[in-house]
Amino acid sequence: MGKRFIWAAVALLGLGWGLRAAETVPAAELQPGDTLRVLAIGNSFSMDAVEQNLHELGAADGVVLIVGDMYIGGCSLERHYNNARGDIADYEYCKVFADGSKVRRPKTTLAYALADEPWDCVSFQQVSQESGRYDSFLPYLPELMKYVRARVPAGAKFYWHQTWAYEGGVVHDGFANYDRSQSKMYNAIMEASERVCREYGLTVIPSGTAIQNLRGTAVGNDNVTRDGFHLNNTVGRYTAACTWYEALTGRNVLGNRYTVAYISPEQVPAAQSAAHEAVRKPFARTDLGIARPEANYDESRIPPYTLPDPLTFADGKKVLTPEQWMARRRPELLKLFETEMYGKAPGRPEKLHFKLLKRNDNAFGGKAVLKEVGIYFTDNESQYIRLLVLTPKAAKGPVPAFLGINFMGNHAISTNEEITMIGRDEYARFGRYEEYPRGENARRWPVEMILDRGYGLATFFRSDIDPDWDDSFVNGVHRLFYKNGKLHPEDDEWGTVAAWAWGLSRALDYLETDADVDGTKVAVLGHSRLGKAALWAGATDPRFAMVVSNCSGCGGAAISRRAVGETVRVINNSFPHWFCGNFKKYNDNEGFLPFDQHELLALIAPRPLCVASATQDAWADPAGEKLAADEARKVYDFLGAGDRVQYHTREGGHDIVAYDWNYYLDFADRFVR
Ligand code: GTR
Repeated sequence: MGKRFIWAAVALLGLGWGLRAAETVPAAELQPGDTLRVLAIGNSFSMDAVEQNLHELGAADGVVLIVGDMYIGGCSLERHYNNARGDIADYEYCKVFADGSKVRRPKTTLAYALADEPWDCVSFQQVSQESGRYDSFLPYLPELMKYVRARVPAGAKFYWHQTWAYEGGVVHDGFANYDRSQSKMYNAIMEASERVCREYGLTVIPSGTAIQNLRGTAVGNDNVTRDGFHLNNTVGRYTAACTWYEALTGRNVLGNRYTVAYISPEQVPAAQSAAHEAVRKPFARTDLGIARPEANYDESRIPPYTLPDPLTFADGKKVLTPEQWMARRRPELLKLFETEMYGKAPGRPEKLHFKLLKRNDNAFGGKAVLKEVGIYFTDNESQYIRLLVLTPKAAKGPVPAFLGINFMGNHAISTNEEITMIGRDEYARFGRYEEYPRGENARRWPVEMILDRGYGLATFFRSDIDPDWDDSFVNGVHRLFYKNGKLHPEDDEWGTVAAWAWGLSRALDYLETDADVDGTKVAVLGHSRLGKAALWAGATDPRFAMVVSNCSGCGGAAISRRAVGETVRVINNSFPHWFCGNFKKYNDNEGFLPFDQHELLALIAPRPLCVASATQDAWADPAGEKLAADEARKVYDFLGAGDRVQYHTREGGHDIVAYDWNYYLDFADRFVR
């Protein structure tokens, strides 16, 4: 209470002086109609925090924020200081005006920006990798403060922008300063920011703690940055802006109506309270109490539900013939799944092209022909699939093949050194550094067994299409297809699962041209999240001759309405990027889905489909997967193909192992070969 009062009083003095004459009545917090002028002297971290959302949060709350950001990528205090001394015009000065319009002015000096407005607030910050090292602030900070003080209105208040810690595994040499540990980095930033505020009379803007508060929740975990250190355009930047808003204006950000696109409904209040609690307690994390709801595994506690009937049109009429199913009902359902769940993908790009990157006719000890093929989508070749294609050398002609995405990179599917290792540089194109050792995932890919059975195998790394975290779609294929200056997909456009499925279709585009593969006999397969992608690929692309869903669970083969294990709400919050914006409407609201997952399976009919679960994989709801397969079989039966949908359970956990592959190979022998 007392502390809060003192803080408010300090804010009041500082802000009051900065306001224009007509607004001189100082208040504990800004009042509607007030204007506040804020200048950040920063780098990409201030860009993340203030250049968007901050003005808008004010507008939604009746307060006018004029915002300046003096930006130089990676700029340290030392460099700011030298720029001031030398009057160096090195900055890009981003200015957000009272009406929300934004201008970027290149080649600007500090003196120019300082004179541009009668600033009420000026913030300082250190380059992120040094932000937990107090000694690196000196002697530059106090000198810089003197320089600024001489150029702003007497009452202008000075702030310290507390930056945030990196994510584990990030590509950033400066992370070594903290032994590549997020918690070490966070603690160091806390110590240094607390001390600098105390010793130099600065008020903290606790973005670092706000981000850490959010990370501790079910909706923020691993979902705040776009590359491991810069905030994503959705919840990350929004949280930082909320923090600035409350720290600068004293106005409670909780309940502010401004929000950003493609953010999950639960992330908005979480971001706001992460910011609000950080302003109250800036130098230590607060547990926001936003935990994953407890999962239900008890059949008797499943809420009553009715499954939609695939063989009934949306208008209530019955589907009477297989032709009606194929020509009208199937497209109707497909469209619903597309707009409400997975999101629309762009189709086959005009500029799609392939390059053979590697060929070895004597791989795997003479057993295989190995190819690595680059699949490029546009003229921009920075984003591509590196498809590994292995076919049996002994084959007399084109072979049937399995195609699936892998979790860790092609080199991780086998210990065989003939497969190109994804090096550090190569990883950099995914926006974040996650190194997986060679052979790390070999258990899941019995390559020689597949070849011995006469099948080919084609696979690529999931990050080739879209790195698997909520980066607000700045790293993956999405950015190649934005139209009209858009920076993120619309609510009915593709999320990551749909993008992966789209990538599988592009891989098939190539396989159709590969002389060693029979393009009419390609089975698409996937485990878990990649099983969701395989199912969606099978549903959207009838060229796939067979589909395998291995432990795909929620958003895959499991019935959503059962809400057993992982639910729609949980998956949307843990992985906001997987499904399209519209799907978030169904959080805790599965009964309103115009379909359920048995109908996704039915979209694959009459093509052969294997659905598999594991006994201990309760999170993926094996009983719900079986139910979906059984219900889908009604459509298969209707089409005269009842034996083509198969369900199996393996003893054990969430995984795909040789036992499962053996089963899929047998199934393919029956229906695809
Ligand atoms: C889990 C997720 C599941 C499943 C799994 C995986 O964290 O909750 O939906 O997809 O990841 O991909 O292994």
